[in-house]
Amino acid sequence: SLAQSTNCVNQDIIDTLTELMGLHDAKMGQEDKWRVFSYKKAIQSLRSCSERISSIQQARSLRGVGEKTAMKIMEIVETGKLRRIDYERTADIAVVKLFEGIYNVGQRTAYAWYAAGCRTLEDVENGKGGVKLSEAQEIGLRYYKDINTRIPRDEVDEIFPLSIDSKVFIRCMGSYRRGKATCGDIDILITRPTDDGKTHHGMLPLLMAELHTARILTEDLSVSSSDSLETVYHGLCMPFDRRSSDILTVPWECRGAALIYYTGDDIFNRSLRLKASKMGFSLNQRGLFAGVVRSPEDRTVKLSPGNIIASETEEDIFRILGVPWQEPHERVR
Ligand code: DCP
Ligand code: MG
Ligand code: MN
Repeated sequence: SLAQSTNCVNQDIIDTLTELMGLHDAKMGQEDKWRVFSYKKAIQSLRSCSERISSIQQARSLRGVGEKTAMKIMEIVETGKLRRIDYERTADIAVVKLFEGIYNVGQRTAYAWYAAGCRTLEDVENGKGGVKLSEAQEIGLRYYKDINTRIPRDEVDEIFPLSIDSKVFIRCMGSYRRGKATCGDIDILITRPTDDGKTHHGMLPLLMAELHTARILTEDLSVSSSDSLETVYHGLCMPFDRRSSDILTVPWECRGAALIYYTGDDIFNRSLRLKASKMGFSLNQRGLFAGVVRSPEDRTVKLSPGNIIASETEEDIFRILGVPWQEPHERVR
């Protein structure tokens, strides 16, 4: 019949093996390449086989089907599923997560390393598959365990108070401000009033010097080029072990918006930004803006920066957005 000519009697087996082949194909490790090759051959044989496969001997007799593939075919025939598919999926996700734990490694890099055949941190360290690490990533790998251990709250307390400048505004942000018992990293916001001619700009170098002298900061991983607006610093600090630290330095007049941004959490921020954009505003760590014109082709490109309508206090921004005040510990997904 027509159904038979388009749909082979072993179609379910073919579909399942094709799915597994696709997973290996995406991984592109050397072993994966061989597997793709061998599944391709097995699938071809299955396609030209007119009988329903019902025994391991029968599966084994197909051209290009070895012992292992024959066992997989029988698993599909008997259970309708292939556990190996779930395994490949979770193994893949677990390795990518492991690599993402290295400082400065995002999803894209993690997948690229996976594709190059790396499966463990040792593989990455040994440069398997030609993988190369940046200087910051190397430090991230060296202190992998410390950086990925959450910091008890009281350990963060020990770093404060700091005494760099009597007028400096310095706050511990992120999960710390939200009252969490442990913090993934230490997020510090710094700003300073400008009425005496000094600005937030001089504060980061002062803070870095003090923290280095106190041996709290141990490695500087990156400092953004300090444009006139904000500076972002990443480093490792060591009250007891090396922990990751982020410092955001912003102009005094932006402190309210920066407080909201840096308190998070990220999901709460996303919903606030969405609310703002639905009202025709735009919210970021510098302020709430009206009249922003975005490119219709690329919404991330601003054709006009708009006018700032609030930025000095968190309360102002909440009020304009019509969002009832929420304490930091309430700002969670
Ligand atoms: N943030 C954001 N969007 C991002 C990253 C960060 O809005 N993509 C904001 C909200 C976060 C804050 O910055 O709360 C600090 O970022 P962290 O990554 O340090 O996150 P948390 O401090 O909230 O959690 P953790 O304890 O894991 O560090
Ligand atoms: Mg944090
Ligand atoms: Mn952080």
